[in-house]
Amino acid sequence: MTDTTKTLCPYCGVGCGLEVAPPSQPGKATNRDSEGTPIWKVRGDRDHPSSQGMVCVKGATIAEALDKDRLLYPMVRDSLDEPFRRVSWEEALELVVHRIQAVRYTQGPDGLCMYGSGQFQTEDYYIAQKLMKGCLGTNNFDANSRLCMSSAVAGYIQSFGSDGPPCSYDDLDETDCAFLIGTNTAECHPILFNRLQKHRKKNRKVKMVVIDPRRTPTAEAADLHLAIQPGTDIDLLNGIAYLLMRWSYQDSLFMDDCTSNFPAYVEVLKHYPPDIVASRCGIEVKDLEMAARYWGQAENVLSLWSMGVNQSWEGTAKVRTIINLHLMTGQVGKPGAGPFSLTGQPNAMGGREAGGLSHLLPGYRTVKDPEHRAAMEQFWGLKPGQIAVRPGRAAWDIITGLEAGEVGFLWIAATNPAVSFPDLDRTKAALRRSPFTIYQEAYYPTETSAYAHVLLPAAQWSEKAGVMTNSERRITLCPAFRKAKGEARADWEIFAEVGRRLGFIEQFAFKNSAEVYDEFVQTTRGRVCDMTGLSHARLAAEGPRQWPCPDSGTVDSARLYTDLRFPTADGRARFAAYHSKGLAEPPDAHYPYVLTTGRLYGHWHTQTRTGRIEKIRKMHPNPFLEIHPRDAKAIGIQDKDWVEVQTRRGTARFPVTVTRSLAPGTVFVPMHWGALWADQAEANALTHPAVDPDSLQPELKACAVRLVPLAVAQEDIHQEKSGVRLIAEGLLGR
Ligand SMILES: Nc1nc2c(c(=O)[nH]1)N[C@H]1C(S)=C(S)[C@@H](COP(=O)(O)OP(=O)(O)OC[C@H]3O[C@@H](n4cnc5c(=O)[nH]c(N)nc54)[C@H](O)[C@@H]3O)O[C@H]1N2
Ligand SMILES: Nc1nc2c(c(=O)[nH]1)N[C@H]1C(S)=C(S)[C@@H](COP(=O)(O)OP(=O)(O)OC[C@H]3O[C@@H](n4cnc5c(=O)[nH]c(N)nc54)[C@H](O)[C@@H]3O)O[C@H]1N2
Ligand code: SF4
Ligand SMILES: [Mo]
Repeated sequence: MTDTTKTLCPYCGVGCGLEVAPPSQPGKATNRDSEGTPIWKVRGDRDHPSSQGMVCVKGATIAEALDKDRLLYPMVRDSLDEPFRRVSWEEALELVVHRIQAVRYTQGPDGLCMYGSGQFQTEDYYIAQKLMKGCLGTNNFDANSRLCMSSAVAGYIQSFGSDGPPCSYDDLDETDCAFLIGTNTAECHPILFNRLQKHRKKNRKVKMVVIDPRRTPTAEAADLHLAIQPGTDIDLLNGIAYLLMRWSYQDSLFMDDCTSNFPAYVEVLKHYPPDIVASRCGIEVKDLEMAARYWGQAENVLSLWSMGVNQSWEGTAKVRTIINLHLMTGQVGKPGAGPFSLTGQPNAMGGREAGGLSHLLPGYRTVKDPEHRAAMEQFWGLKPGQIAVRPGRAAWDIITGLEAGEVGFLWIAATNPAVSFPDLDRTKAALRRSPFTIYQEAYYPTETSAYAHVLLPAAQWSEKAGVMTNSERRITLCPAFRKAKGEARADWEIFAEVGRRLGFIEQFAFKNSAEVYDEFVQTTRGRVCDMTGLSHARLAAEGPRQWPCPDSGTVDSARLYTDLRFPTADGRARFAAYHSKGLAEPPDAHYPYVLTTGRLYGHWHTQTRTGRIEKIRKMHPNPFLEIHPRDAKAIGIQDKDWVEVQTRRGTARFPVTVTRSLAPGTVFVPMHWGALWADQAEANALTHPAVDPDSLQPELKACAVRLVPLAVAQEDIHQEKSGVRLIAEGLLGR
């Protein structure tokens, strides 16, 4: 390809490098999608160290979704029942600024709220923090990452003294034993999974253990699949630790020198003999023992986890219990080993660096720490005490805040909560009560546009320059290589413009995103995530880099904690002592099944992009519910029959897929179908909002349901909603 641009895949946290080239090049046929529209050519970037040229179907087809159904102009309306009318940016921004001022003076800064996304670039995140937490003095900035990896953040901070996944993808090539816990890596982090599989093919002794209630494609490939009952991870992990102790696999030297709180942990472990653990988890004692042997005998153990761990009302405890095993056996700070949280979104990591959750500040700082607040106040040129002392509203607190009338201004950007939030009936009712909601999006419509008073068109990946950090702390520059659609603007530019109009001229005097990045990296100086050595220019010239990357001295950034010192007060990593709480909503006589929810290989979340790509739509045409043959028989249904799923909160309807891939008692539905893509197939109409007390992450992975067979054939209810595009064009054409 000539005229290529190197960039990063904007979907998952693997962060594969891409090379893109314009549709037309001299002497070559124009590149077109299945509908004949010219589209950019995309292929894997062989030079990208994280992916070495590989891409999955999502990355390979990204160009097909970039131009369809875009939100092109600002639009406003006075109430949710009215149609939108197109307005100028000037009018839209004046309205926004006027509203911010009104709420500041009537309700105070706590009435303002922003809900962003791990699909922001770091520059977007940083400017949003400066605006909300700095200039406006409210910590009410949260992001969809709260639903995603906030338990991993909390777990790392509590165990190690700081956030930050300590591993690299290179560890996948060097491990002897990989524990994949609550992660369907084959479908959700496919390129990373391929890398592990390659290593295992070359080295037959390398073990892979998968811990997941479902027999996913990931579990199919494992040496050992522990199909535990949902929510029993802590029992299992404590049971493994019990056996490691019994068989003297612990690394006492490491524990003596580098850890604290081991005695409390040992107290807890006493209660986890194999027979009790196996029966609670619904597995066999011999499999539990085999898992412990694999861990104990391996030279280097790497654990990988994602939503099966984090999305739980005891997610932080699960994370810490995983880390316990590493501390007990000295499996951290060396090649092929360590507790490795896989981030879901392309820039969930950048969000953490920029302080993009309501309890964080830039540079891996926390709101609660007075020194951290003071440092940021000084850095931003604000008066002492300007940053609020308390953490702001986390995701679900926004809903309760709307219900209580405490949120007067809600700004949603780069996320689609009318599909992705728990307890959707309640979520939607709260959104409907919002006095003023801005929705800043690349596409129109999405399910959330129905709840907006103002729509602001966002430039998306390919149309704006910025950086993203993938799961292995590697930062890649994503240059702009196409013109923004319509009047769309980069998220950070919109935030900065609003900041200037509010009078913070100096704070937001950036000419471009490279300048934003230059300022941001200064907030990381001397921190675990130091990246003062980076700039857009350097990333463009030298390619992607991992942090830490300070501007002086050389550091080995491949792994954290190689010196076995941890950023806690005493330099030691802390053991945690947890018993399992079980599920927040256990099954009972009225709601006898556990529903779990998750992802499919081709689709990305709420389908705003992948739903518009024919190849992917064909791959996953309909929502469905997976059920074990025994349960299907018990309620008198067969494959493809329809059931209504009922919970204490809401209902949804699906055709069933009868499968032995999950145990009796558990059913599964994918999360991808919101109200625009199917009727009554919303996973989150069913889920509940119980959250982890430390991370405030909701338990999206389990709720109690009952299943009612639907007598009538319901073939038409999931008929594809081809109206989506018509609505968009009709309204945009006004
Ligand atoms: N194809 C695709 N890939 C994606 C995404 C996408 O939308 N589509 N999204 C990205 C994002 S943002 C994220 S967060 C990641 C998510 O990546 P994953 O976490 O791998 O995906 P999920 O399907 O949400 O859940 C993983 C597994 O958790 C299991 N599970 C449920 N309950 C439990 C439990 O109690 N214990 C254990 N051990 N396991 C349990 C489920 O059966 C499921 O197989 O994927 C990223 N990659
Ligand atoms: N039941 C259940 N619910 C879940 C989960 C689950 O496993 N089960 N997983 C949770 C998790 S881990 C996640 S991460 C969330 C994801 O949930 P969401 O964040 O709601 O899902 P997306 O579809 O990724 O929404 C991102 C939106 O950002 C828009 N966008 C893309 N680029 C840009 C940009 O540059 N600027 C702007 N302004 N907009 C842009 C896209 O068009 C899209 O509409 O869902 C959560 N909800
Ligand atoms: S694995 Fe993730 S980052 Fe890589 S191409 Fe697929 S979606 Fe993109
Ligand atoms: Mo996520």
